[in-house]
Amino acid sequence: MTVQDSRQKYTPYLVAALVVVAVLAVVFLIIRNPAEETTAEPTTEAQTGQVALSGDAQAIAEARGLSPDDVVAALKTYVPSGQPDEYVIFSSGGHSGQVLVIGVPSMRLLKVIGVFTPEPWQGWGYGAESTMKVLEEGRVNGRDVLWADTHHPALSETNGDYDGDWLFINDKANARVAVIDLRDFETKQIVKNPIALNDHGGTMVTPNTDWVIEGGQYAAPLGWKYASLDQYAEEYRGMVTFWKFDRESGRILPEESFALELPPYWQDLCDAGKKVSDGWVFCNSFNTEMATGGVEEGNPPFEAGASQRDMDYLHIINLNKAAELVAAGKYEEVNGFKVLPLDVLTAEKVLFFAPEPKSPHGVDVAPNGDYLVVSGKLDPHVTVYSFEKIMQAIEAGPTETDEYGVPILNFDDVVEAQVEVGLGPLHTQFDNQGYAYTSLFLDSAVARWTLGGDYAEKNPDEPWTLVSKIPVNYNIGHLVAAEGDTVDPDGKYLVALNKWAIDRFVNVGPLLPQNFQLIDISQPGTQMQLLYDMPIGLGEPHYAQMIKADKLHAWEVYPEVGWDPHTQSKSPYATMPGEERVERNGNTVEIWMTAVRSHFTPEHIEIKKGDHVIWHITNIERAKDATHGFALPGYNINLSIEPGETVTFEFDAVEDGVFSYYCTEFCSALHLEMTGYLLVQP
Ligand code: RUQ
Ligand code: CUA
Repeated sequence: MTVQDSRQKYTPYLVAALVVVAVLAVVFLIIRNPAEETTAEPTTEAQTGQVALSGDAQAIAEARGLSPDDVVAALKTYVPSGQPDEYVIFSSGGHSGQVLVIGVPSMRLLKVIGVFTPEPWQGWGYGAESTMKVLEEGRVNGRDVLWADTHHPALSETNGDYDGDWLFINDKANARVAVIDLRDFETKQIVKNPIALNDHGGTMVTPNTDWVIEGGQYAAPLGWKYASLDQYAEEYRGMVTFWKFDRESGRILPEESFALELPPYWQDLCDAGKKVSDGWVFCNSFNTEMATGGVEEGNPPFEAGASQRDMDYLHIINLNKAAELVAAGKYEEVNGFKVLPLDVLTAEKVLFFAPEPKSPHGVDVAPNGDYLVVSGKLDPHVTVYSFEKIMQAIEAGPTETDEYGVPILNFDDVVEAQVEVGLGPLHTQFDNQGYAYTSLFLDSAVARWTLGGDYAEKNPDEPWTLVSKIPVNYNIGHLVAAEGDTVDPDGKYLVALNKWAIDRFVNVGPLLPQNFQLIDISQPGTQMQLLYDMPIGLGEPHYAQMIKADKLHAWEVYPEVGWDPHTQSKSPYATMPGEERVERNGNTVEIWMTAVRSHFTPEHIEIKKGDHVIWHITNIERAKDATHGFALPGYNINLSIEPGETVTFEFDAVEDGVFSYYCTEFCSALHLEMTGYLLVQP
C-alpha cells in the first residue's frame, strides 16, 4: 500500500472519529458542568493530520479502539528504547518519605531516592554507616522517625534557574529538611527543626540557593514546649526558618541558620522572590482567626473556625534585612537555635502583611519576580500582587497593624489583578508564552490564564484573563510545568498531581494510587492536550519540579575506587586488590574486603561470639552499572555497593553460628557464587 493509499483509507475513519470525539467532548462538558463555557477543544484537524499512519499502525489503532487524539498522545509520549527523556521530574514521594525521579514525556519511573525512610535496594538504612548517620540526624527527641510526609522538593538554583546540583525536600510531619546530592542522587543530610514539630512551607530556595526556606504550619509554643490552648494568642507562635546552605560542603549549616517568630496564624506555602524581588520571601497563611478547635467543648470545628474571615495575611518578609539583624546579634535562642523575635521584626520593618482572600493556599512568584499569585481555596479567583506596589505601600508607611503590631498593607494598594479561574484554586506555575496555570481542586481542572505587564507581549490574548481549562482526573493538588517556577520557564509540558484516581486504572482495592497526568501545553490558546496517566502507588506526592535533563550531571561511577559517598571523597577504608585482610585487636575484628564480579575477598571469616565487627567493603569495579549488593542474614545488614564505593558497617556478633553472606544484585553469570561464610564460634 502506498502512503497515498493509506492516507485515503485513513481519512474517512479520521473524520468519523473526529466527529465522535467532538460530540463526546461537548456532551461530557455539558454533563459535567453545564454552567461553564466549553473550553476543552477537540484536537484540530491540523494536529491530527500530522499523523499519517501506515496500514499496520492503523490496524493496531482500530483494534485497540484508539482515537486520533489517542494516537497523537501516544506519539508525543513514546520514547524509544535506548533514548533518554527530555525532562526529569523530582517529585515528593508523599508518605513514603522518599523522592521519585520520573522521565518526561515517557513518565517512566527512573528511581526512588531513599530519604527519610529506609530503602532496601539502595541499602539505605540497613547498616551502611554513611546512611545510618543521615537517618540518625533525623531523630526527633532521640527517637528514630523512619517515615516522613514529604511535600515540596526544591532544586538548587543559580540566578533563579535550576542548576542540577542539589535537591531539598521537607517532611511536614516532623519539620525536617533533607539535602540530596545530584552527583549520585543520594541523601547527604537531614536537619530537624529545633523550634517546631511540623512544617509545611518547605522547601523553597532563594535564587542562588543561599537559603532553604522552611515555613511552619500548625502554631505551637516554639521549642516544643507545653502551653494550654487558653493561652493560644500569648504562647503559641508560627515560624519560618531560613536554613543556610553551603555548596562547598554540600550541607545546611544549622549554626548559621535562623527563624522568625511569627504570630500564631498557620503559615502555609512560601516562595522566594527573584530578580526584582530577590531578597524578599512571601508566605501565605490561614487561620488568622486563631481558631483552636474543640467541637467537643461547643467550639466551632477547625474547618469552620479557621474560615470565618474574608481575608488572611500574605506574609511579606525582608530576608536580607532579617539576615543582617541576625548578624548583628538581635536574635534570641530557642533550643540553641537563633530566632528573631516578633517585636524585632516589627520594629525593624522586616515583616509586613497584605490581606489575601479566603483560606489562601500557595503563593507563587512570577518568572520576573514582579508579580505574586495567591489562590484562595474558597475564592474562585487568583489574586495577583504587584511587587512594585508592595514596595510603594511599604514606603508610604502602612497605618494599620494586626494585634501583634505587624503592619498591614492596604489590599487595593498592592493588588494588580484578580482573575476568576474556577473553584478551589491552589497552586500556580508559569510557561514561556505568558500564561500562568492554576490547579483547581474542586473543579478538577487546570486553568490557563494570561499574565499582564511585560508578559502580555508574548501572546495575543487579553491580559489577566482565563483562556481555557482542561479537566483532570481528579482533585488536583499541585501542578508542575517544565522549569515552571524559575526565572526562565520552558513551557511544553505540565503534570497535574491528582489526589484521586477513581476510575482511571485497574481496581487495586480500596486504597487507590494517585494520578500524575501529563499535559501538552506547547500550543497556545485553548489547545492543551492530555497525554498520559501515571499511577503513583507508594504515597501521596505533593509538589514536584521538572528540570531539563541535560542540566543534570550525575556521575556514572564514583570518581575513584574507594569512594565514601557521605563525604564525597576517598574513604580511609578504601581497599585495593591485594590489601584484603582481617585484623583482630582484642575483641574487635576489622575486615577489609573487596567485591568484584564474581567474588568477595576474603571468602571465609572466622570470629568469636561477642566480638565487635567493623567491616569495610570496596567495590573495585569501574564498569558502569556493576553494582554489588551485600546481605548478611540474621544481622539485618543489607548494602548496595556501587562501582567505586567503599561501605563500612559495624555490629556486635551476639549470635554464634554460620552466616553465609552473599551478593544481592544479579551482577554476573556467576552471581549466585558470589558468596562467603562468616563463622561465629560459640
Ligand atoms: S500543599 S497540603 Cu503543597 Cu497544596 Cu501541602
Ligand atoms: Cu555481585 Cu551478584
